[in-house]
Amino acid sequence: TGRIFSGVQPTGNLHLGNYLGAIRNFVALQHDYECIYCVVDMHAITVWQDPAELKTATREVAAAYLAAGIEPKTSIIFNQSQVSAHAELAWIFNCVARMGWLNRMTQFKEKAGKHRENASVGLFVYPNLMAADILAYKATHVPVGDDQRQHLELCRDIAIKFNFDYKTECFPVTEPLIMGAATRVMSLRDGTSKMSKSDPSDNSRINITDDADTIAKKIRRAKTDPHPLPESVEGLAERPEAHNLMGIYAALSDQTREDVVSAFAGAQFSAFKQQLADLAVEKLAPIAAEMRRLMDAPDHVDAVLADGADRAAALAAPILAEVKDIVGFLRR
Ligand code: AQP
Repeated sequence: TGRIFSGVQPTGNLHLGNYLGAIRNFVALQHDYECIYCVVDMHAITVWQDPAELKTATREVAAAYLAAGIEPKTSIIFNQSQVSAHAELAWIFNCVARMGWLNRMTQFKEKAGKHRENASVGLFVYPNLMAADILAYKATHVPVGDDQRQHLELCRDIAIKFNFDYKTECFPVTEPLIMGAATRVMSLRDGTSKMSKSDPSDNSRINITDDADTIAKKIRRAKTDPHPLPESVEGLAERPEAHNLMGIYAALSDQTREDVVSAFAGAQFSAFKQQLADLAVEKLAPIAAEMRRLMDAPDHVDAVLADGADRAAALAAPILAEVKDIVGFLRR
């Protein structure tokens, strides 16, 4: 038991990596934990978002949660900006975290690129807001993809420093849950870079809402090497594309990578890709269809987000009050 918090940014192009690394695990965990699943719109604006598109993308992530099987009565689904505790606690954490810690964050370096002076301050302090998201609920576990490992470590450092500085045991030291056979889904065009929403090539990723033909075409065209598939898992070393595609197959079919390697030992990529495309369509098509249905009449999604925001705010309020008291903020 424990409490789970996790989130997805409404930045468009929800893809297979977001599904296998995060959303699918959210569904699996909801009966064993008290779960809070957020659409992190405040994180999204750390890079420019068109306001109308942000609203659509926010509903779309919520629709993906629902379509994937998160039950809004059991779990809490809401968008971050509707609960002010996130912003308030983030400010306090801005004063706990050290510049040196944030300077080491590889995601900031990647996203800011060469023109660091031009990056928003929000992008730099993004991990502090993420720590606030988690600790506003004293969440004990956070299911994420492998790319979020470093940010989770920073959340732990913030909890430890806060507890130490204020001589309290207020915050838990949160554990990441990095689950499944595809914790880091790679680009279909380059097995050494992460499948990402912001990759300019749509062929680099499988979007959750892609239709069957598009999924099949993208997988058929996915980069491979010229060799047949290996006979053992060791044979996947130095073959990033084979490693990635077989990992995706394993995750989608709930098998281990070992199972998949032995099922396709020595096969040609073309035969394997056909099976992978069929499997991906089988798993994603029902989710995409349900997302389309929900997006056609978004009143239900908006009602879920409103109800979730009320329930989330009620959980965060006493924790924020406790934190303000610990810090020494005078309250009525
Ligand atoms: N390629 C991936 N493989 C496995 N998990 C992934 N996640 C993201 N990409 C992969 C996980 O999805 C959750 C939500 O991610 P996010 O929306 O917060 O943002 P992100 O990590 O910035 O996603 P992208 O696609 O990589 O966006 P850009 O292109 O903006 O950088 C997280 O749990 C994440 O680990």
